[in-house]
Amino acid sequence: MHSDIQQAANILAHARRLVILTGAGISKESGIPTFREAQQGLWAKHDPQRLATLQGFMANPKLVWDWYQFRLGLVEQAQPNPGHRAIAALEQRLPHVEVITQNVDGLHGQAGSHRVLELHGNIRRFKCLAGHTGLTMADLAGQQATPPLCPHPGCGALVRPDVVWFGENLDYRVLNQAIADCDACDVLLIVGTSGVVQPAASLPYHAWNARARIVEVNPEKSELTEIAHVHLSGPAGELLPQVAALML
Ligand code: BV8
Repeated sequence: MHSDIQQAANILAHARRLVILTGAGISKESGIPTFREAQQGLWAKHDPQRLATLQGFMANPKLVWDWYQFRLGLVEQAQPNPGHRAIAALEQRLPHVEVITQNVDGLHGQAGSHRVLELHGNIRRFKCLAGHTGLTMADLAGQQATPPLCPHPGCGALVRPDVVWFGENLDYRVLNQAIADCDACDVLLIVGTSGVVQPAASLPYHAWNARARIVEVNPEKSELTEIAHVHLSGPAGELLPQVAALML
């Protein structure tokens, strides 16, 4: 494994344009459960892929709202872990670093990464079903209704999290930028994703077609391991600091 870590460090150290694609696994060591794990406690009987849909929300707005409030509580208690911080530190070490994340927890930004594309939105942001965006919990304070109603004068539509649900399109500007970054990178680092969710899971193939060197960090194999030149098997919070330390 040590030689793999050294090989990964050598690849990253020479990156001219590094893209880092992350999934739920990088936030696991911050105490945020991944999607593939059984839901915790009262959510154990619910399937995230059914809750994280507009249909699920319309069928039971309070249930889905309460699920996101539960997850928001986990996110607000969470801190970036050494994996997030190692990624942020790469910006000082390399000429061009772009983070593309599937996560909605905002921890890359909190860790100090400046160029972060949030493919699936952010659980701290809200919008209403009539299209008013940029709402925060502060804008909704004092409302007892769950879900709350849009505070815009004359609106009153249901408020929902500003995340991309299954069956919803990603923001095309964010997706196009992510594709362009992967088309132009010479190194791709993939951290903590099962490589199942589309279109995020197709981004590494853009890097592959661009002849980029690909490094993956994941305790398990993923759908993307087959295109990785180096697969570091272990937790990101332990391995990424080790790789970064060898890049000096
Ligand atoms: C779209 C926001 C066009 C919400 C998320 C049939 C019908 C409808 C759609 C589809 C369909 N078939 C396919 C689709 C497309 C669908 C899809 O991909 N489905 C999958 C399940 C097959 N995609 C979509 O719907 C996308 N939109 O395609 O629009 C369209 C329009 C209409 C109809 C059809 C298509 C939208 C997808 C976005 C969904 N929203 N998040 C929320 O968070 O509540 S995705 C959600 O899943 C999270 O963002 C999360 O990131 C992601 C799960 O993936 P991972 O991040 O990889 O996490 P996962 O748990 O899977 O894996 C964790 C990994 O970490 C594991 O490998 C583990 O080994 C590793 N790990 C664990 N510990 C550590 C670690 N790694 C490192 N260190 C550790 N310590």
